Amino acid sequence: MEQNDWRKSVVYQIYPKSFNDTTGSGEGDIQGIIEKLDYLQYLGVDYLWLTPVYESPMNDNGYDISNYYKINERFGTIEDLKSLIAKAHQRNLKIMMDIVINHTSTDHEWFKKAYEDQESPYRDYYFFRRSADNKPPTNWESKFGGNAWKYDPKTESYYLHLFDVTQADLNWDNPEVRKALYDVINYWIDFGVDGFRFDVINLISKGEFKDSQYIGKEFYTDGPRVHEYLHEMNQHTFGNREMMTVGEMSSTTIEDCIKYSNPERQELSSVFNFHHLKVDYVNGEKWTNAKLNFHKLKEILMEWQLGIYDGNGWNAIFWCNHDQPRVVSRFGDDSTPHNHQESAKMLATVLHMLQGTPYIYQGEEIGMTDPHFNDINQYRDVESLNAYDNMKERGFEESEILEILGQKSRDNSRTPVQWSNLENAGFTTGQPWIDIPENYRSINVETAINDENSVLHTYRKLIQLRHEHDIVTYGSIEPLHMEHDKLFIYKRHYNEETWLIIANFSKESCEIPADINLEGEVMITNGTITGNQITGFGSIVIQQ
Ligand code: TEU
Repeated sequence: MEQNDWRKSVVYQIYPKSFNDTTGSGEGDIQGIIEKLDYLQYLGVDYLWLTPVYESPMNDNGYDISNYYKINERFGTIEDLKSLIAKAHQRNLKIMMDIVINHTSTDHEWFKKAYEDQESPYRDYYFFRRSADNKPPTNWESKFGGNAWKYDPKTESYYLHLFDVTQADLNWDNPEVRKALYDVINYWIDFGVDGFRFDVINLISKGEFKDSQYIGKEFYTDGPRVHEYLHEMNQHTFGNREMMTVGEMSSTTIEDCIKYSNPERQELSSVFNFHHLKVDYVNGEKWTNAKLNFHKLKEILMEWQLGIYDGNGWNAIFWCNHDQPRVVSRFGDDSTPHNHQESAKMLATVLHMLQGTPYIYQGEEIGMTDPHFNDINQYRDVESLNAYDNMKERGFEESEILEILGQKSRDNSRTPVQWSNLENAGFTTGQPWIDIPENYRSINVETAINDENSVLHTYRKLIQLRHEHDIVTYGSIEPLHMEHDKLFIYKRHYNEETWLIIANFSKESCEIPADINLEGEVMITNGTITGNQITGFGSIVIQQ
């Protein structure tokens, strides 16, 4: 296999606002990323995905772009970005930009022109609609709560926003819009970036505007012309270049994801899906208080592993990102230092031995936890604040709401990276934009580097295994003992080689089924195996 095949890569996600602050503003910046490049090289990752750093009013922390060609002053300048790319490349690190082209901020000049003048050609860049009875054109709901249509009294019409009211959906059916967006992508290719992450890219083709039974999802998810548009985008931009692309797919299907990522179709290189992270939802509802359904987690992960492999597509695999709670608090156990360490290592091992491209979200590699906020004033995220208001309106008790937010809020992952045990975790000399959990005194990068048994060293080793053994990238997968209540067991196969992976998701020790042969060379492990007993949150990878 090719030495520099992107498939062998590990991606590290940076949420710049919370990464590293060099100015004392309380928010991270691009120079802060440059400062930490040596650390990222030491960790061993290949790509750095920067969540949006473009000009933005920051109502949704940069996913509301007002100018695709400008850098947000809060993060630095275009020269800073140039320098980041050059310095990353010197260390063999590649840069992936986040491209948000399903919508723009309502501060974008296209939207402003469209809003101010009904005759403007920009009007058709978005979805402005009138309705006979002056009600919203459809009953679709915004993913951040409320109806997805915002009324504009001046023109007595509505515009569509599947997310915040300040994130207006672009009309991809208009060829001028598509051309303008391909220009944006080409600008960043010429600038020197190595790949792209496309935000909610499977929502770009809207289909019919009709009332819905499912908040509108069935009309715009994997919509009628989405594959045609993605192929066209590929051909006009990154196709035929050495670029890694990943599409963020909301509520998608295996069938569509094969189409998005099968190389023959020339759409994208790989896909994110979220089904495996909805295993602590109640009836598909996020704002609920529920425990992990372990069987469902295994079932969904394996269904996607097998389905995508068979269809020659490519999965992006992940536990964490800036929209999800911290995995160690969610599917592991952060209640004691021992369980915290062991469950973080076990979760890392299970994920990194799966087929696909693994993503590490900043801080995950040291086992950062949810902050366990207990006051609504600690929250910053627009989605969480809307959910709070909505639950209040529905009569929920304050304590119940805080419990649910504590479990599900996107702010759980947005607290600053814990670099050291110095004040503010070494993140800023100013006032951090969001509170930092007290546990930074023991859970921080500096302590982790100096402790050879830390979670960080497990991540380093897992990355190294992927780079050194083709089976981790290319091997097929065989699920085993899916009925087991505590153990996640699977094998990987490649040519004559087999690897066995066993992980204990419970805090109690557990017996490994007798038909599992434990002979072979141990590639990585945490906890201990005595006879056929594996300790709580233990995991092991055996080459056979
Ligand atoms: O997220 C898309 C998305 O659908 C979610 O992960 C979303 O945050 C979640 O469903 C809310 O419950 C992407 C970005 O990752 C997110 O940060 C943005 O807010 C969103 O798109 C809009 O651009």
